[in-house]
Amino acid sequence: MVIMLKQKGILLVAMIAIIMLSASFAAVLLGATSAPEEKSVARTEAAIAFTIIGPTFTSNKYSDILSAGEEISYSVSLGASSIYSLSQLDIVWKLETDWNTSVNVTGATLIWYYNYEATRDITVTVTQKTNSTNTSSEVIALQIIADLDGDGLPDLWERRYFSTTASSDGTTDYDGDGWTDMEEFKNGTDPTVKNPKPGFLETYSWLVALLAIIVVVVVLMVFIIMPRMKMEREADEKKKIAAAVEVEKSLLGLDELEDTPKK
Ligand SMILES: [Ca+2]
Ligand SMILES: [Ca+2]
Repeated sequence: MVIMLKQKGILLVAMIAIIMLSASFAAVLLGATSAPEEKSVARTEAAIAFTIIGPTFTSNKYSDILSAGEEISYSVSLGASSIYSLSQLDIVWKLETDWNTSVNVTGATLIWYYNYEATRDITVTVTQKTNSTNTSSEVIALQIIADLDGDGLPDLWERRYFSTTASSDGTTDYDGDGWTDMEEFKNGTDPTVKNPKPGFLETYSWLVALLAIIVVVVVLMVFIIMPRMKMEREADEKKKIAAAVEVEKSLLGLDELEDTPKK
């Protein structure tokens, strides 16, 4: 019984070892990598001007589609016939940020960027400093797209390394190291710095992991489980022989009793 419990314990340990190795093997197969830290790189598109004639806007663009991480610039300008100068006006840009909180930015020009896919509104309000009732607002409706150029690479990642989304797509190899920019993104490597070509271990990591599992199982079988099983068999055989001897002895004892002449 003790031996059987020990054997079960060994089998349990072997099972856990196999499960753990299988999990790491699966991780290798799935190519688990940590996502690269992303940050924005500024890129200014053409400024959009709001014209004030009196504190009233005129504009031909109140909505915009942006690429994630793309820097935008909007400005308020005065029309030729404006009766005001910019210094006579308060200009406030009310923003919805990436985190959906509200921020006010003042000044004639707004420079901003969004990193995450969303729809966001920017409301610009112009007010005459000496007469707060003389005020006017407009809303710019923005749609931010994570991969506006549709090349499979997040635009934020492209800007981080190339400052533009135009120089790269999934098939290009910016640093010419044999890894495509798509592979570098998935691997979390810097696509502007040459990396070593994949070696045997990287190319055949699944095979190495599989062989490691087989070796562990064989070692457990040959050096631990099989000797235990042999010991158990031998112990059983000894018990059987001892029992047979006892039976034989008892039979012999009966014969002797039966052969003894009755007085
Ligand atoms: Ca892209
Ligand atoms: Ca490369």
